[in-house]
Amino acid sequence: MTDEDSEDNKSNMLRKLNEFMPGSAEVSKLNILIHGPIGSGKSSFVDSVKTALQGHNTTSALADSAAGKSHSFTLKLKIHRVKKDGTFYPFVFTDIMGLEPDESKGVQTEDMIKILHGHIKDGYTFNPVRSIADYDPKYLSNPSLKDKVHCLVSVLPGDKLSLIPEEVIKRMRDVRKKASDLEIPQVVIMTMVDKVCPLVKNLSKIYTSRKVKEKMEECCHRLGVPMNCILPVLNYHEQITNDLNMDLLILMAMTNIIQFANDYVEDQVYAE
Ligand SMILES: Nc1nc2c(ncn2[C@@H]2O[C@H](COP(=O)(O)OP(=O)(O)OP(=O)(O)O)[C@@H](O)[C@H]2O)c(=O)[nH]1
Ligand SMILES: [Mg+2]
Repeated sequence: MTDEDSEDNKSNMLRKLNEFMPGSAEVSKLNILIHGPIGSGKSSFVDSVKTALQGHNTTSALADSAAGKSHSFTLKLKIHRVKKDGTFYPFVFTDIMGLEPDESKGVQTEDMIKILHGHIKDGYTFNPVRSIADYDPKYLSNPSLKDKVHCLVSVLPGDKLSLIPEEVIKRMRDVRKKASDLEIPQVVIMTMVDKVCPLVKNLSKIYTSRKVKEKMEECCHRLGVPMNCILPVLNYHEQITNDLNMDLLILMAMTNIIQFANDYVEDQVYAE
């Protein structure tokens, strides 16, 4: 693809995302839940989407820069909106704390399932030793379709796949299984592609890199999902200015997420 083709591709995706309106009046914004191991790039992905859509760098999801940390930097359930000309895009991200091998240190599987159902409100601080109580002010007793999760995004770090403990993978699989039972669509974002293969610094090489392909296959294998669900991404983590190829991957991932989420909402409304 020439640079000009890439620019066209980017403007098309940007235009579609800018024009997008949810297909059902019942749901004014699509809910996207992000989960994954600690430090996998969840908050950075949310920041990166903002950067790609707004054309400049943002750091509102507060990604952590401390290397080698052992606990999640994000402790609350935080809903992120993305600004759009004085208003907001009709989708939001729910960013939660990372999964730990020891359930009593990170977010509980039970809480993630309650989020899928729409029971937990913005700003809830996770209690690692106990799932939210139904009398908690942040607990929503009777969620409707607009409160539920419409797409589950699993974030895995491409460079550290083999280091993710089996317990964490199992808990991610449990949440994915629950989402499947609820017919919630799912995608996997594979971050850190720059660390997987140095050639990928030039991101146009991403689909020809054998190493990236191997890591995508490893994601499929470990999470038990088909290859076409894995979307490789390089998050904005140090770069200040927008990069065309980074934007392309991020916008492609977002285009897929929005389409899946919207299809799900329309199917649910139609089924009622
Ligand atoms: N090289 C590289 N670094 C990244 C990428 N994505 C995120 N990072 C860095 O990885 C670290 C962790 O990123 P976060 O976005 O805080 O990860 P998180 O999943 O939100 O972490 P917790 O909330 O603590 O569970 C930060 O230092 C980021 O700058 C990427 O694609 N490539
Ligand atoms: Mg985070």
